[in-house]
Amino acid sequence: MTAAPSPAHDSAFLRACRREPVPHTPVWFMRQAGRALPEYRAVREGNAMLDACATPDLVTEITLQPVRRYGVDAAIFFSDIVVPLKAVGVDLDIVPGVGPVVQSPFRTAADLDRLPELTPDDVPYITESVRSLVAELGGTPLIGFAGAPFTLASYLVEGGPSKNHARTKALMYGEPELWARLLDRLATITLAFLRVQVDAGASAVQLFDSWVGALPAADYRAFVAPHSARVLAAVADVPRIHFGVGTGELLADMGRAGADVVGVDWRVPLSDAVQRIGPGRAVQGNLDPTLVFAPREVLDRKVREVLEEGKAAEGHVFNLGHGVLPETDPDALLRVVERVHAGLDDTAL
Ligand code: 1CP
Repeated sequence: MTAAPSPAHDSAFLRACRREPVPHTPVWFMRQAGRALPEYRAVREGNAMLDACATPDLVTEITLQPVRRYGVDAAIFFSDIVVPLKAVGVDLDIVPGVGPVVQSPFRTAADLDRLPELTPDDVPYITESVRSLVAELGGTPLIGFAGAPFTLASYLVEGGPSKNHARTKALMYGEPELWARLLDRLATITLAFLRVQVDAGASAVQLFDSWVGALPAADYRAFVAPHSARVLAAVADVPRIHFGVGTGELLADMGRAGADVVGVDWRVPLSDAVQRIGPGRAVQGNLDPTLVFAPREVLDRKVREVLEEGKAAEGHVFNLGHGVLPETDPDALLRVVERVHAGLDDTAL
């Protein structure tokens, strides 16, 4: 028996991901839930980040907040890329104002034992949260997500946020066999984490390889792409978005790794991105997240430029080129949603 299509199946977001005609360009924002919203700060008061991620009522409420406020075309599951690592037993925490911090960073082959497979029983709160959200969201699609093997490895190897990813790259270049085993473990954990979300009803996924732009294309192909491809292949039953920052040189390879939609940061105009990626893929992006601080006329003009550039693509999901900055005025994002939905024909633009 085939399952009935989800109520979100014909949403503008999923149609754009599948490169089908849309009633309007769909829009959502990376990091749309979070510190820019006063209602988020209120709910998080007194709840540590990782505790919040493991509490279905909080996950549901926080995920819904930006959908209510902005009327975006998709919700993104409230969690963090390090949640599956914590779930398999890695000793880490999310430190306010810093980000993920790993107690004992990954150093040697013996550390592979600290990265066992993830099973659905390790994350019952994820299944419960996704189910509750899908029921609440009705026709609005829920995007599940995970960190890609390279970006997860960077936190494990560096022990926390890093600018140059120096230790990570030293391991990759200096001990390629150990690197391959590490990325293989991380791919196995990541794909299981995405499967849990899709099996519970998420209707698309985004694989965040936020920091992979640190690599040249040849090394991306040799050391990273096969592992990301294995992750993406495991969730081929839903549209897959593949995103990183500073990845102008990697866009074609990231598309070839199996994505349906390639996320583009603000550095590359979407029409150029489309040329680099080639046919058969949609694109997502790419308003510079700092433009919300510019005067409204400038913001409006840039939104229009991104919409115009997006016409070059077979499918376009409007987004920022990276996550919402914490200082962002929510009204500026509301304005962006209204302008995107009004489209290029709107004379007010
Ligand atoms: O609304 C949403 O978008 C969902 C929430 C979300 C997402 C998609 C959070 C909540 N984290 C993420 C993904 C994530 N986490 C990424 C990929 C996206 C990106 O590139 O921005 C990365 C790199 C992380 C790692 C991480 N977690 C950082 C960045 C640190 C660095 O290296 O610069 C930080 C600050 C966190 C903590 C975190 N995750 C999410 C929130 C709201 C927070 C802040 C913690 C808090 O409020 O205490």
